[in-house]
Amino acid sequence: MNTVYSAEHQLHHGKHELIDGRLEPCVEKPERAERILKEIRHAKLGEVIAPQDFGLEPLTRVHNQAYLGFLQTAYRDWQAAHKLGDALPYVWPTSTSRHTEPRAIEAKLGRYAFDAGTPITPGSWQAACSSANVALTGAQRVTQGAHAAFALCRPPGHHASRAHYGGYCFLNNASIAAQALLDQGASSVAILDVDYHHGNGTQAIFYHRPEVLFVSIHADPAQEYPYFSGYSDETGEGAGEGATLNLPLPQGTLWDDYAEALEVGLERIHVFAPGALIVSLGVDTFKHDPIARFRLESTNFTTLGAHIATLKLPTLFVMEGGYAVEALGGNVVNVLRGFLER
Ligand code: OKP
Ligand code: ZN
Repeated sequence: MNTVYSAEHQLHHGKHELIDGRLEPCVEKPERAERILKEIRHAKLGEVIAPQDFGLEPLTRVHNQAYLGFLQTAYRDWQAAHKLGDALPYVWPTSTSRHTEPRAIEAKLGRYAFDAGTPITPGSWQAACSSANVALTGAQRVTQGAHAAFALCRPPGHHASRAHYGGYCFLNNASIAAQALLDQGASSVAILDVDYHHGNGTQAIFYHRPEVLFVSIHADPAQEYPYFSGYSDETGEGAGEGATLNLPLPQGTLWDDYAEALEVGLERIHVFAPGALIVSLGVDTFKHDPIARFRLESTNFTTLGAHIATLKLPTLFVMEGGYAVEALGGNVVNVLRGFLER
C-alpha cells in the first residue's frame, strides 16, 4: 500500500492550546507525522509518494467560500492587528448575538472556531491545504484502481465542518476525499471514523446526504470532547436519515467492547455496499494516549485493520488523531499491516 506524505505539514506548529484551564504545549505537533512516516518506512509498507496539488476547487465542494477566505488570511489579519503569538479565539457569538459577518479578526476567530484548542500559525493554511492534497492524492489512487492507500494527513480533519474549525482540524480531509470520489463517479462512499473523538465535522457535512454513510465509534460525548454531538440518536436528517450511525462507548473501554461496536459498524457498511471506504484513522484509542481514555493495546490495532479488511472494499485510510508519540507510528503500522495481511 502506498503512503501519501508531504513535509509541508511541518509549517503548522502551534505553541499552546487551552486544555483543562491552562495554556499547555500543543499535543498535535509535527513530530506525530514524522514518527508515523518513520515507522511506515521501517515496516516497508510500500512506496511513499508526494501529493499532487488539486487547487481550491475540491475544497469548495465541502467548505464554504467565506470560511476558506477567512482561513487563508487569518494569520496575516491577526498579525496586522498587532497580536503576538498564534491566533486563538477568546470571544464567541451566542444565540442572542448579531449574526452579521464580523469585521475584526478577533470576532472572526470566534465566528469560525468552535474551540480554543486550535491555534492558527503563519503556515497553518499552507499545511492544511497540503494535508487536503494528501487525502485527495490518496483518493485518486483508489479511483485509479489501487485496493488501498494511506493518506498521512496532518493537520487532521474530522472536526472541521463546512464553516467551522476546531479540534486541531481546519479542512476536513476525509470529507474532501469522499466528495472527490463521488465527483469521480463513485455512486456511494462509507466513512468509518475510529478516532477516539466523535467526527462532528464529517457528520455535519454529510448529515443530509444519503450517498455517504458515516459510521463512528468514539467516546460518549456525554463525557468527552466534542460534547455537542456524537449521540446514538443522531441518525441523519431528511434524505440522509439512516445514513449516520454513532456508536458511543464509555471512557475506559477495552478491546472486547470496542470490537462489538466495530462489528455493528462494519455490518452496517456491508449492507450499505458503498463503492469505496474511507477510514478516518485515529489511534488515540490507545491505552497510553495522553488526552483520551479508551484502553486499546498495540496488538488490538492489528486486529482492527484485519476486521476492516473483511469488507473487501477499495479503502483509503486518512490519518486523524493519536498523541502517544512513542507508540503512534507502531500503532498506525499495525492497523495497515492487519488490513494488508488478512
Ligand atoms: C482531535 B482529534 C481534553 C481536551 C481535548 C481537543 C481534542 C481534539 C482531538 N481535555 N481537546 O479527534 O484527535
Ligand atoms: Zn481524536
